Amino acid sequence: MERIPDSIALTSTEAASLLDAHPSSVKRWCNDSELASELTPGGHRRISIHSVMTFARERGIETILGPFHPYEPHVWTALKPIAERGSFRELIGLAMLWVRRGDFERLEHLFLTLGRADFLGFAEFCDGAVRGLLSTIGHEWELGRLRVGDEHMVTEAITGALLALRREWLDHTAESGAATPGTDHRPVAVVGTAEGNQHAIGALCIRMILEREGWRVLYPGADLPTEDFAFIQKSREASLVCISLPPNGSLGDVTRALSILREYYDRARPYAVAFGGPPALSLDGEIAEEPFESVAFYSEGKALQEAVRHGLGGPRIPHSPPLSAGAA
Ligand code: B12
Repeated sequence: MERIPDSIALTSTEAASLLDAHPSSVKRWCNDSELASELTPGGHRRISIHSVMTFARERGIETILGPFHPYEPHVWTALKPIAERGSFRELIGLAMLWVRRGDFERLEHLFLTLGRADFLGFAEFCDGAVRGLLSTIGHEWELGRLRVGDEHMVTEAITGALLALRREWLDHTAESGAATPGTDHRPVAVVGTAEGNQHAIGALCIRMILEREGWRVLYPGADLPTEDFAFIQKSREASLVCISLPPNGSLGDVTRALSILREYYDRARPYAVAFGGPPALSLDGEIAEEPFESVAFYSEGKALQEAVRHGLGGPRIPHSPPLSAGAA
């Protein structure tokens, strides 16, 4: 684990993408011996990751790996399988190495870097990387191999990375004028965790997935009484209510939540209900959907993303002006 794999060799295209340059520039630098390279027996150019990073540092070129010095090869080795075949195993291995060393800042930066990567969708990032790491953390804690303090530090690091990604994304959409107040016709969702459930990272992921799908999301956060989901839905005319169930959540929790939501349901302000979270639930044929537009359980953010893309919960024209036009 300690050993840095310094023999990693990149193709010209990989070196070009790291240096944010055209492959022909990389070839020119190699031909001019500015960038050390070798040819394989088959005549293909290979450039060591060490040479690429030295070249970048000397020229002041910022790369995604730069901030991880001296772990550039580790990070490259962790990110490549995600880009190539959607495998998060190496990433989680590296993240756990840093957790064991107490290097939570590096961990946060790793997740920030991956969350920004254009080779990975945001929902896949949440389902694969965020959930993948945190379930490993939970497992190690259960086995007594990690302290509660480590778990808390990881939670802080991952939440920090997610909130930073959200801020960057909101700044970007504000710049592009996509969410101008007053002309905001985005469909509205309420997202939070069920009463008693303090596990908020899944709900935060859902909030951000929906925002990226063009939703305005009201996010009261963790441990919300079901009545409050109903009040927020009604006052803000949300067309989708998303409730994150606790890890041991059951069909009984779903049935109870629905019976409370039913009491407050206003047919003039229809909405769909999406439950989600770690429990393995199937609602098929088990619950009455009436009077909701639909009721479903999703174990992944990606599944909800696909459902909203297929029309779940909106878009729609508001029944009357929202009571308050404040931001989510
Ligand atoms: C971090 C953590 C905590 C933190 C949470 C902090 C926070 N701000 O969120 C703290 C320390 C508070 C905590 C407390 C507890 N925890 Co805890 N915790 C975890 C841990 C390590 C990670 C959970 C997490 O964030 N996962 C990452 C997210 C992204 O995954 P996710 O929630 O599954 O969400 C994904 C999907 O489920 C889905 N999704 C989630 N919500 C929704 C909603 C909708 C609408 C949709 C569509 C999809 C969707 O999309 C998400 C992205 O993929 C897990 C380990 C594990 N295996 O999960 C234990 C774990 C869940 N905790 C556990 C326990 C026992 C507890 C405590 C009881 C411990 C205690 N004795 O105090 C308390 C309970 C607190 C409470 N009342 O809720 C157990 C639960 C066992 C069980 N089956 O009941 C676990 C599994 C650990 C273990 N291996 O034993 N915990």
